[in-house]
Amino acid sequence: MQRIQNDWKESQCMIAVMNMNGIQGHISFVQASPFDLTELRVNLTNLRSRVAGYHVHHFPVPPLGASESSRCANDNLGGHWNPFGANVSSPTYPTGPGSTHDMYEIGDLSSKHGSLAGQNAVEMNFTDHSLPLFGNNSIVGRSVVIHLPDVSNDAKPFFSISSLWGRQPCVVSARTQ
Ligand SMILES: [Cu+2]
Repeated sequence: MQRIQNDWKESQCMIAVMNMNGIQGHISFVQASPFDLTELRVNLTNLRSRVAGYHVHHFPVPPLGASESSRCANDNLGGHWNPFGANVSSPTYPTGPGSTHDMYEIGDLSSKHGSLAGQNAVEMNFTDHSLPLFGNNSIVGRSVVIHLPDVSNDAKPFFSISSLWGRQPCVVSARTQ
């Protein structure tokens, strides 16, 4: 781990620490200023080929004390963070990476950057043009969800969740130059 350089002092950083159902690791987000791109780092182990999509959802994880099932319910976390109203039902909505990021829901990380399906451990870095950590459309205060694969068209069970809360130190493993 290396502390971020001085010119990143005003960076906004959020780390989702994933520690549920055996999954260990973190998904971190760093944006140097409202005018910069966001760096997304996905570092996860023990996925056991059991998961697929991952997203930023609208609301944070309910506090401890709520039952596990209610903490993970879609009613509590809401849908994908999508302040611009991208229409996932549209035939033009991209099904995988390769389109410009404004075509996707802000929170649809796996469509933008690729699914976790079939993986056990991942260490991936992405640059995202539409994943703000500043302003009204920010992902700060929301949640990250890793899903089991689609078992039906309308059911995507949650497998691991974490809030994107609080003041966090701008510490990342390495900066991509
Ligand atoms: Cu989701």
